[in-house]
Amino acid sequence: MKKTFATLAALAMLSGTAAYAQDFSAQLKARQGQFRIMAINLGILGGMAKGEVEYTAEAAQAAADTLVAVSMIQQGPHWPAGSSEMDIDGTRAKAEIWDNLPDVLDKWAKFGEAAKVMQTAAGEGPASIGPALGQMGGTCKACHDAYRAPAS
Ligand code: ASC
Repeated sequence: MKKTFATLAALAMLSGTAAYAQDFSAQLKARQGQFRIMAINLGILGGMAKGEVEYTAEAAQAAADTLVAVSMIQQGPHWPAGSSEMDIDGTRAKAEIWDNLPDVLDKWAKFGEAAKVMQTAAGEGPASIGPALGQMGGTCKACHDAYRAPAS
């Protein structure tokens, strides 16, 4: 009986039906982890701009440098085809991402450019953070509006 089940399961997998989704949990953790790192460091800079987090040039610079570093991470391996919210649970990544990869990469590049502006501004004082943060937030929002499904 066990053998029969195993044989059927193997045949079903070989048939390649959509019922057997690939395990993309590592890729989801990677891409969601990088977004979490971004949010944490944007939160630090936002707190400094509002006077809710103590400003030091070193801490602000470290946060901005981290944002630039994340912007340099190669994205392709984290976004395999078949890992949209239409395909698997645990993601809000819209299927439109894979239909518009040049635009997605352009939006990601704009985030990187804004992070470099922040990298220049962060060490100059808390008043310099606000405008750079606005530019950064705009690049986050542009991608979310187009390519992130609403929270359920
Ligand atoms: C953040 C964060 C986002 C963006 C977005 C900007 O700090 O976690 O998702 O900024 O709110 O519009």
